[in-house]
Amino acid sequence: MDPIRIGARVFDGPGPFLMGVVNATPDSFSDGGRYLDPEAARAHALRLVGEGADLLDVGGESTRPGAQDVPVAEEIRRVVPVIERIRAAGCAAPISVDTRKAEVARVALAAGADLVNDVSALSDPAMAEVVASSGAPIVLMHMRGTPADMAAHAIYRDVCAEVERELGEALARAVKLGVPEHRVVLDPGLGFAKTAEHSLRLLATLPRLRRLGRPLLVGPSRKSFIGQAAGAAVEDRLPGTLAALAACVLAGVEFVRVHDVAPARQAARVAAAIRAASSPGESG
Ligand code: HH2
Repeated sequence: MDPIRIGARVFDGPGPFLMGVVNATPDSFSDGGRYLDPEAARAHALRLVGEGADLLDVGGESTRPGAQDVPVAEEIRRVVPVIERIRAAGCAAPISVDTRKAEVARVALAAGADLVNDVSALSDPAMAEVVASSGAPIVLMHMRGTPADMAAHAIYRDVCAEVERELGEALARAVKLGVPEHRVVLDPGLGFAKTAEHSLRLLATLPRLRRLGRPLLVGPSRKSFIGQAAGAAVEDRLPGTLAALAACVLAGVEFVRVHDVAPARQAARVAAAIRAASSPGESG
């Protein structure tokens, strides 16, 4: 991939780079309530970096299916103290803010975040301007509808072709609104307006998305397609997560968003070594 700068770090080469999840929420689908306290979230973030996270994703709103919007002020109240504390701890890892709201992104970037992770790909009309004027990169993720109603939009004739086309349109829209293309990362949005079959099909066809010419981020961690494929409860999905992660790495995905960084690190390294062995000369 072309190198991409996120905060103080330039991410260059195939990675895979691990984005560690820090959910400062009461209701996230797998770890809701564990890191709502900013001090617990800070400790968790530093633990993830110690385990090998290359960057951190701090979120203050659950986007699980059926989740309702969190008011802007409440989301800011959840994420900003966490970002400030991670920064104050001298943590070198870049920090992403997982938000759909321009005002949350603006305040989080001012507090020290380096990247905006927007699962709604610029649904807030003010988001492009906030991102463009800050110079921060952005993740544009594929979804249809909102977390509250996305399940009803999981209807595709050809999920790979439609996600590829809609991600391409999101990229073009961002560029038109002033976000430079070289600052965009794209994500197919596993589980967002996707059935388990759709998510599995997207994982199987990830190399197609490389045609969009941008680094890819994928978030398979603990998601329900793993539960459905393996019959595993949410607290039991680490092995399935690692299998999905290996598929991402073998497909050349640069960034993988995970909750369990230490085991993901080992799985990613082995998958990357297999990938490198299939194309001698490549290093990552
Ligand atoms: N998945 C979740 C949240 N944010 N961002 C990107 N770019 N890609 C993803 O796949 C993605 C994401 C859902 O996971 P989690 O944050 O653990 O759950 P919740 O939304 O319930 O907080």
